[in-house]
Amino acid sequence: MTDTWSTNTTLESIAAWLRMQRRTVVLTHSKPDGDAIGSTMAIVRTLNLIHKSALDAPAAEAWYFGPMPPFAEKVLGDVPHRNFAYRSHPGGEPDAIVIADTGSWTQLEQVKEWLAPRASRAALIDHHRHGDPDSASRRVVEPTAAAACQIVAELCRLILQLPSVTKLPRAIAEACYMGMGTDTGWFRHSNVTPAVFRTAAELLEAGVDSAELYRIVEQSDREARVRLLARALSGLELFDGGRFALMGITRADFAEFHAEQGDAGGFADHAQNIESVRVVAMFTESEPDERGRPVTKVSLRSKDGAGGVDVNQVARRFDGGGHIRAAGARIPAPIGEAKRLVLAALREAPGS
Ligand SMILES: [Mn+2]
Repeated sequence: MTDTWSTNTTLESIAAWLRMQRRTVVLTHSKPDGDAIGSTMAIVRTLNLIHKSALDAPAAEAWYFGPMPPFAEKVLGDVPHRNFAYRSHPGGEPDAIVIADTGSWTQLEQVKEWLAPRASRAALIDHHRHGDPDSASRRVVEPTAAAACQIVAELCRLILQLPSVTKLPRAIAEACYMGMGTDTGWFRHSNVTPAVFRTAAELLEAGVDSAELYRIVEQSDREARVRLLARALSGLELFDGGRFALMGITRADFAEFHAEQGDAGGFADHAQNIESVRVVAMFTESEPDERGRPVTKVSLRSKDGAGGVDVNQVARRFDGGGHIRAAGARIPAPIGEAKRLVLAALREAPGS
């Protein structure tokens, strides 16, 4: 029997099946983002709502792997969840497993050993184009959905047997809206469709405060992070008619603002706002290696279309990697030399 990465059941039957389970574990991809956290939260809250009177212990809990975004604890609130560090192994024997916002073993690596023999009692809800069908026996895969949360809103409605998404409890609607907001760049990206706005509108009718969610998720940075960004942008350099943008942060900058390495994530996106820029290389001076040699981390981002670069190929030249439009590497060189090496590699890289 050949299994393909596609829908093989209905949301109705997954909802009916989940209503019959006592203990459910809800999983998502490692390093969860807003959609991963929102979709898992919404499902956990929904299942615990219907099982509330039947059990002492929570019927459902979310398991997360890898680092969490800074807003996670604030939005998770009282949602039962566990965080597993890299390499730690989960245990337990739930009746059902739900996987949201992925179905790919590379994104479920830490839980694969535990999940694979239990895939027959797992259901997955995803919107990615690629995945591994053997990760769950029940699958709803809708690549036209902008976010897993868009599908999960309907799943939660069905589990709760409500006539409309507008009737979802506010805390569940908020979780769904967060995933739709974050996966669409707050309704700006090319994945925005009429269906996105219809579901978002229904979630607003359920009581979501869109501006408050935006503030919690996108406007809760530490001061140190914004000061570090300002330093990086003030040193921005453009090359080749503005096609390439280079920016960097030194260890002295981190010390000056009492910032941590994690505070520098996502900086490359800001330089993409310049019209001419096709590729951004963001350099971060790291701790020297065990032999005291300098190390510079580079994060590469490319726009789609003319002038773009397959940055995965560029990163691989420095023993790094990633995706076509987002990749990174660790270069054993001082920051100035790392910039020269990467700029040369970008100039040699084939266009897209
Ligand atoms: Mn997603």
